[in-house]
Amino acid sequence: MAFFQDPPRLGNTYETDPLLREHLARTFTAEELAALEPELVQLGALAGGPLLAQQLAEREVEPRLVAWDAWGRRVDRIETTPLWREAAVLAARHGLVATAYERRHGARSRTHQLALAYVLDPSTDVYSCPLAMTDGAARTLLDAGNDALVARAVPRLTSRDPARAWTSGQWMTERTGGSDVSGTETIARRDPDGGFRLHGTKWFSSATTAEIALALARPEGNPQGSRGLALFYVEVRGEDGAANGIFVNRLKDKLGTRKLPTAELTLDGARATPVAGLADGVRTVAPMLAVTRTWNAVVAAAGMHRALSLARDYARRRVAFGTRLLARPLHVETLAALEAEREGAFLLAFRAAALLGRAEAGEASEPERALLRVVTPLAKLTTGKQAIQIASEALECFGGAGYVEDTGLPRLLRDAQVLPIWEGTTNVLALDALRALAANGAREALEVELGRLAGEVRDPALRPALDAALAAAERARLFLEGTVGPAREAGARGVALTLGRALEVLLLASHAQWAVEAGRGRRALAAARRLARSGVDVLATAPADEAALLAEAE
Ligand code: MFK
Repeated sequence: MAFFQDPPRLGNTYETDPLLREHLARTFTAEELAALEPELVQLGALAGGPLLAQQLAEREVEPRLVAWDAWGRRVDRIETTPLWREAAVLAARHGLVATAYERRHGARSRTHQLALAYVLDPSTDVYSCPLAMTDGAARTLLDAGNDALVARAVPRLTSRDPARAWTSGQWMTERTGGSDVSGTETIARRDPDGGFRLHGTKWFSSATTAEIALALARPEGNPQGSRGLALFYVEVRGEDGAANGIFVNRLKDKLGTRKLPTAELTLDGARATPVAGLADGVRTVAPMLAVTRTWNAVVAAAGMHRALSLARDYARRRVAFGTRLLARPLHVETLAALEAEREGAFLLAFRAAALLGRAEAGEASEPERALLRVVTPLAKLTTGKQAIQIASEALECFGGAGYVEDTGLPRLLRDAQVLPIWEGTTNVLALDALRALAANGAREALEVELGRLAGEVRDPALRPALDAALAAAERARLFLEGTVGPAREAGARGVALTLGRALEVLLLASHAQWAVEAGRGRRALAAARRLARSGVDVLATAPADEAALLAEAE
């Protein structure tokens, strides 16, 4: 009888994630958790069952731009995939944005909300993108304190009713740049009635199906540079459904996130309202960046869990060289290294979420706010890189099957590759982290966090991990204190990744201590030890002249 390999299977994505369950048990009381769990179990069953099946069945279905209707009218309608339409309904009903704003669990509502997103996300073909931006837009409008816009949009952005819920885009990137937006060419021109109209081109507008967008534009007459930009609120269509002076030029043909319609847009007199004054738009949009970067870290952790769950299940089924893969010591070692990375990434992402929740609820102390400002870019940049590494290794665990499209596996790597690119590349975020660390009290706040976590750890088996993390953090501190100018910039990525990894090891060690004491076993302890052994300190640069020689080798 010919041999046919069993495909990998997923269980309930909530029930099969011990780290998530432990983290929630640590964050919520038993009573609270008992109330939260049914919905997580329900979403986990959907994500591991019918949504996953639909995702595979729709593998070749992609969004489509319908520019003209049958009678020659320009309509610029984007048709999304059936799974995306299903995800939109689920997201509203289960409050994937709303939960953070209803704040039923105070500051911990962010943890609750992002746990829901984490469980569902990998089976929604990156529907997290519009959700992250919607969440960021709600936060930005609330922080800007523009009462009229808050009243008009926030109830929609945070609605649980799929028929009323709106999503938001974030229109920053132009042909002049996505990292450096100072060259933004979109002009905001005053109308005779005192309103504004936008004219320009947006080059990378993700999830163009949104009802509203927050867009950077330069009010006519403002100075060049980023200070002269203002943030505008745009409704994509009027009450009659007609486009608000917005034309979709084409959809991007991307490496991954293929179900996510990313468009190039022409703004030709789009009516727009300033969110907060007529300058300093980058500062105004900063809350959006903080929220989407936190989502990015959580989605990275979710993708890692998905890739690893599939690789682990496959290792149980696949027989090679006479045994199941999971009985081969080298394969076990490979999976162990990946599990350690994903546990560190999870805890760093959810630490950023917890700090965000405390800040939003007005419960964060001044040092905690400074810590949040540092941890957000660290979490985004560290987990983004890990997500690619884990997805790539997970695919390799399947051999050739991981490279074949109809297994559904290659998507994991393609969709991970965007995580360090959008919402700020690794280098941009490393510089952002260093800038945040230079602010008053920030380095002290980070020191306090590292010390607090280390102080929670008592099990001697965790000592080597603790020592490695603290030594790496100390080296990063010495670098920050003693390095200026171009050498500081050259070392930014190494410092940021070192601090990110040090935080991950310490968060994992602290979690492991709790898990051991709570009778939840020694898995997290093993993960902390393994993560530390993979290396914490990645602070390596070449002398500037050698770096230039290498960078310009051809
Ligand atoms: C799963 C998740 C899915 C997410 C989906 C997203 C879909 C994808 C859509 C996109 O990719 S949109 C484009 C994403 N682009 C970026 O994220 C921009 C990356 N570049 C940066 O982050 C640059 O650092 C930045 C554009 C902010 C630099 O701009 P500037 O013009 O040099 O700003 P500057 O002078 O550094 O900062 C201006 C003000 O903003 C300062 O405040 P003050 O006016 O009070 O001095 C800064 O402190 C503040 N600021 C800048 N970055 C901040 C911030 N405040 C808080 N947090 C930050 N991160």
